[in-house]
Amino acid sequence: NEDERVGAGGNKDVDDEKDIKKSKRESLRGKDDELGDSKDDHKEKNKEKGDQGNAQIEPPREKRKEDAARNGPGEMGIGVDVNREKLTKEQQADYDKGWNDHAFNRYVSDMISLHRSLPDVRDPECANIDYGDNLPDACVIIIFHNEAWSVLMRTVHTVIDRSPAKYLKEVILVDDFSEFEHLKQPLQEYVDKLDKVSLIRATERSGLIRARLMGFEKCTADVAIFLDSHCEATEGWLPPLLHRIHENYTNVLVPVIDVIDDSTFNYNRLSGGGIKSVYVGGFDWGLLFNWHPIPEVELKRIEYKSYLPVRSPTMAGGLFAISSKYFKILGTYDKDFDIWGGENLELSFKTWMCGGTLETIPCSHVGHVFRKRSPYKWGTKQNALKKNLVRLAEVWLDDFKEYYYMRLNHNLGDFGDVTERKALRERLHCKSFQWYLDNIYPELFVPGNAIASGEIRSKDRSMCIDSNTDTEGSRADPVSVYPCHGQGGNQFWLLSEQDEMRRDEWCWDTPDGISIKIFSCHSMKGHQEFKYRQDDSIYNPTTNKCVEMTWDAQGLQLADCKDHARQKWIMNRTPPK
Ligand code: LR7
Ligand code: MN
Repeated sequence: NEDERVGAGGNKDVDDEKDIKKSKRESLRGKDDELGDSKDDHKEKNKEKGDQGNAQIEPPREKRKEDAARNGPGEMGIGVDVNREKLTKEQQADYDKGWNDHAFNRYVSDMISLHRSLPDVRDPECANIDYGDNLPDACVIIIFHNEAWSVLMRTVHTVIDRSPAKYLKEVILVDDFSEFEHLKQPLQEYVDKLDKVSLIRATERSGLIRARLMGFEKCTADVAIFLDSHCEATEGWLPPLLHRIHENYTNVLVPVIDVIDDSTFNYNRLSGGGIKSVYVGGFDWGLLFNWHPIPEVELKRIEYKSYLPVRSPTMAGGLFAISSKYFKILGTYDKDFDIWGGENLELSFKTWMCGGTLETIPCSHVGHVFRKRSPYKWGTKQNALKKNLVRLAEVWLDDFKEYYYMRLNHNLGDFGDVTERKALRERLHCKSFQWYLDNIYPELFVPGNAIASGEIRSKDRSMCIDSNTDTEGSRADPVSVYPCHGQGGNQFWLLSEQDEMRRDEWCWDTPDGISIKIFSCHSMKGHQEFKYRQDDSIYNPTTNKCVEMTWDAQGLQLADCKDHARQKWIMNRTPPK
């Protein structure tokens, strides 16, 4: 497996962070599978679409001719399969280096035109929306650290090619202290030849948050649009975003983010319209972003019209449009956030809590290369994510921060000073987090009164019950034991009032009455009911068995209850606030 091979050389801690991120990608993938869209189906559908040709949403005739003439690799967003074994030794080395440097298949990207054609994945209804011809203008800010040339330039070119010139004021590239030679003088020379594009450089590694702030400082347009450095803008992506800001400058917008395959660069045709192709953002109590289908109440509110703006509790973070004025009012980003993470939720929470609206715009599609690990170094900032999230929790979560801190075993680390950010919240008279949960994200599971929480430590040895619930694919992941690490995380559990042993939406379950696995919580008790009894046993009434560490202390199982140290567990019974 390509990624494992490359991942092996990577930084472990960062890989762990990245494992968390993997879920984002898989969740989209998963849904794709549900729709049963194989790659070939895509090709078929695509052909049909082309034949019928919905005149209004197709690109202009000249453009279409040009696109039709293209038949190189990757055109129409179709993936390119390269068999590594058939390459020469030198090519193989280049192919491997691509994966190593970027955690995506740079070799394949290099084969594809920087202007490649893409399918029109919008809902056909989008063609009937009139955005007028008097929209605010925009700057597009693209930050990068050690990005691949072809991937970065495809981001730039698709933005230029597919944005009405009068609305695209400038493209601002921000180099976050990259090391690769191709991003130094050669990039400057290339950029100098492009109209409207400028390049600024950080003089030290500033992380994506401060890099975006550098770009924003240079933005003189009405609207600031941020993109990751491995995106592809599709036809018509821009006006729907600008239009919504034109209607109300406190609207913050996210396009539908389509998946560009990290291996083939296939532009995933999830959509073709329909409500099933649009997702909204959520988060869990580890303060990580996740995707969800549009909740039923929201579907009702938009009367099931899949082309209307959809309210989203959070944004993924990388691709969004915001009025420059409003971004300033909201205090842009917390400039003490380092490297990666947390800024997406910070902006989401304050948008809602301080009077704005966050929406996904189904008629605007932009592709993003989702990858399975973080390719770049985090240097001395290994704890950046935690620091960012603690700052976020301190300022915006009120008492709910406790649920995140439980996950950290109350090990907050040094998170700096947040006085200024708290003052910002005061100044803006923002609403409470309780209000946000009640009104914007009522679907979220809130732990409430737990019977017990924290680590579950075996009385027999210093082993703790451990399982990874970060990935979508972990539905049936085993619950096992691992030496106690005191960091919370995968050893944090919460026993709900309904006697479920859970973490967010994930519950212990016993599919066979012997093993214990992670499943989606169903709140029907049965195989998900676990009682923490006075004798310190954890008991499943349905099977009449107890949770037991195996004799070799390598695993966990259900067994007939007996008075034995391997069936005794220490868990903190003090309920959280
Ligand atoms: O130190 C850094 N300096 C940078 O300039 C680290 C990163 N970067 C750049 C990097 O080159 C890239 O352009 O920042 C951008 C984002 O980094 P990625 O691509 O490694 O992040 P991601 O796509 O895995 O993560 C998502 O969450 C991040 C949390 O901080 C950011 O908000 C990303 O922009 C965001 N990406 C998206 O929302 C795209 C959709 C993916 C999802 C979900
Ligand atoms: Mn990205």
